[in-house]
Amino acid sequence: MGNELRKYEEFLGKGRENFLKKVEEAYKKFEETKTFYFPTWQYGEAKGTLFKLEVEDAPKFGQNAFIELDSGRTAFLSIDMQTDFAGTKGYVDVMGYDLKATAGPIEPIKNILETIRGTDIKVIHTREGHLPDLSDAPFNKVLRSKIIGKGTGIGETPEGGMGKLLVRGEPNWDIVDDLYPIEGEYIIDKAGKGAFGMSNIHLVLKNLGITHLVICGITTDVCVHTIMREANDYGYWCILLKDCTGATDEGNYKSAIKSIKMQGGVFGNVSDSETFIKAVKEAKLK
Ligand code: C5J
Repeated sequence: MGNELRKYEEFLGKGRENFLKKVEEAYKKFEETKTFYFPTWQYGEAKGTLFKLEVEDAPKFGQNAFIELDSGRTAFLSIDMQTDFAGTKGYVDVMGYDLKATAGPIEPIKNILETIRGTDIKVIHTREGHLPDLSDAPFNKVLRSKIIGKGTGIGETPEGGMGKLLVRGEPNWDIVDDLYPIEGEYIIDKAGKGAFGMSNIHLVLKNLGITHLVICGITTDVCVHTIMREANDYGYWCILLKDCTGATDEGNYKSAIKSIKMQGGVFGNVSDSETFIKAVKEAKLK
């Protein structure tokens, strides 16, 4: 039995050697070209068009690099662009935060949607919200929201508001008109800040064959960061577009962007809408 175990461990060692050989090859190519090439050895040949996107402060602050994406395996993920986070009398407004920062990303995201709609890049929208009976809403989350909202929290309608805060089906819970999904796009409803433990997003991404996520949405330090961290842990290549995201606090926004870039890209990489749009247009995606 002991010998058999040791033999099996030899096989494990082979797997590691093969894997590290691929890492070594990609490392050498990166050193020569500053490009993270699309790993066809892992995902197979491109389904769409391969194109490169420049990312900032990678692998170190002050240096730029490129990521090669397969348009057919890329999803543009628009996180929680809902009235509750970006509009008057929504959840964030009721808590007393300035809406400028959370509504700011609407315009650049709109520009991106105009560019990628009609290409083979998939568009996925998420919405944070709870069931009308609040059976999926944690008690502490609802209580804290009522305290910070001066008596009006999740599940309640603020004075002059459109509907119950963060409740599925209410007008304030839905995606803002400017970014409203169109036919052929995907919507993920999630009951929490994250999506991988709180929705079926991982199944959807796997079914679509997605390997790379171009991420935008609100808020940077909460849902966007939580989802980016989850996706990164599952091995998705994540790129956050920094002008397409906003937080309720400027310091948190800056720290959230900076923390992605640490350790050579601990949660992925950062780019911006202009660079992404230019890359998509130059690639002449179908
Ligand atoms: C928050 C979110 N900030 N979508 N939700 O509560 O980031």
